[in-house]
Amino acid sequence: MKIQRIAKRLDDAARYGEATPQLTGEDALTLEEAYAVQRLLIELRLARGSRQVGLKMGFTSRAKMAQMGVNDLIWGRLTEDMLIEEGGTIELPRYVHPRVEPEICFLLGKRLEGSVTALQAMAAVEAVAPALEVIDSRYKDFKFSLPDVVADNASSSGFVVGAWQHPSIDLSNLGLLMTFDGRAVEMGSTAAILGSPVRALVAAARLAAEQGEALEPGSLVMAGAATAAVALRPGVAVRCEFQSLGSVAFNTQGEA
Ligand code: OOG
Ligand code: MG
Repeated sequence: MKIQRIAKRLDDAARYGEATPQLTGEDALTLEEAYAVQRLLIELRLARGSRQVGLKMGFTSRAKMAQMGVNDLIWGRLTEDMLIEEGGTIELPRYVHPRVEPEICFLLGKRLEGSVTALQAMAAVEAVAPALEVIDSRYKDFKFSLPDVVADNASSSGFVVGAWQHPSIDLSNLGLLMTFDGRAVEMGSTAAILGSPVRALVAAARLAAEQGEALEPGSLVMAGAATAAVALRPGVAVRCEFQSLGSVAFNTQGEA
């Protein structure tokens, strides 16, 4: 069946780091079908022994929407195998065309489901951390339609979380600077994330509920990038410094 076939194709592309063509003709998906593919894709990974640890939001900033040519919020699932150790080194050959982007990560202490206010969302947060996401579309040339990217688990590939901080920090407008080997590659503010990253958490609860899921205590939520994503090169020290939140870093090695 179509959903299974596409899930397997995207799973293989991710496992072997090989690009796959965009979903056209018979393989074109509706948004609803795309989330069904994503669910199945993650089930394949869970069957190999991984665990779902949370979810990620996509296209929560104008910078990302403009970079990728889409206009809607999407979400994807985070699994344990995607976690990159803070300060660690990733091997680029396992990716297709990896990029990095600055994000905020929430750790939930309470359950969130469906329609919640920003106040309710923040009350459910146990801790916040500076974070980096490594995205890697499995599609050729990093090009996709909205259903394509949803099916591909919102291009998610890896994520790095810095030291956890108390959630009382006002996240609405924190300056940030992302550097490669100490040179600035992107700078911005957490205000770029829907005006404030807490709105990404509100949207996560709503969008997950549309697919019948709740955000459980202990789960992580990545708020979406504050700036455009930057292509990774081998042998680079990647770091992002956030006002009031501290920094998060990792290194790359090997040709992609
Ligand atoms: C899709 C993922 C978007 C974000 O933070 O906006 C995303 C992509 O850009 O390939 O992760
Ligand atoms: Mg992202």
